Amino acid sequence: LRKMQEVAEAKQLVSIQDLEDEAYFKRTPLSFKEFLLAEDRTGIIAEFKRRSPSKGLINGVADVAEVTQAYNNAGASALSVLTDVDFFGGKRDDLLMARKENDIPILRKDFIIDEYQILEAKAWGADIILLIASILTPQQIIDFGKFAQNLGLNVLLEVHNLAELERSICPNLNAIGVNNRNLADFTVDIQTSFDLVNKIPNEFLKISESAISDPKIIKELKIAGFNGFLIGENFMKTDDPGKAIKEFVA
Ligand code: IGP
Repeated sequence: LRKMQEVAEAKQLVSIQDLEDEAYFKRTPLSFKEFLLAEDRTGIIAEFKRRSPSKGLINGVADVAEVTQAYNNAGASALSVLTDVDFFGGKRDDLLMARKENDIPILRKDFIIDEYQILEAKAWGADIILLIASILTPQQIIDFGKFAQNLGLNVLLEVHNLAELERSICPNLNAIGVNNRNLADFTVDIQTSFDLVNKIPNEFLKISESAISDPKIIKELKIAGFNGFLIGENFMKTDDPGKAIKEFVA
């Protein structure tokens, strides 16, 4: 509901025509797959996140340009940038700055409930959008997936359990992410990823999301079949997220 109001307000301020007139709107998005599977990249999708509803303030001082460049230099396959204002302290300008400074794919991390937000993602220079199964109907996932892919964007579907996966899976997706964090009560369990990996058809890239705090877990997730690893807090909670990812991948 809060998100619906936010989108309604944005629509009043910036028309679809305005979004389509942005320079980045004409840009061809980078291939998520190419960067995830690249030999010289780590498979890590490194997230810039100031705060979260579960942890409160995570990092109030980190500079988005500095941190995303350090993530990139450490071999991140992609960046994830929160643009949700109320819950995550994110903003459009973070995404714009990350885009300006980096030539690897960027995920617009937000709660997408309207096509307008997909147009924003394109206009702001994102390459990937997130569709969260627990807040969308199967029809919305099909429609938003098609809409995004028609704009050249990559689509990451996030699920948390088998029921969500089974009801949401459709051809208009590039990657499926298993969120180890339950968005309803914020509990985390990495076992969620191991339980679901073999239920995801191999035509999709497989991503494990949240609560990854140890390189050893990445090794196990890789063996289990995951191609990508979305990590935020473990880096952002330190004084120097760029240094944290370097040590993590060393
Ligand atoms: C990152 P973590 O535990 O490494 O900070 O998690 C990412 O998975 C998490 O931020 C996330 C998220 C989301 C945030 C996953 N799905 C949906 C907002 C909305």
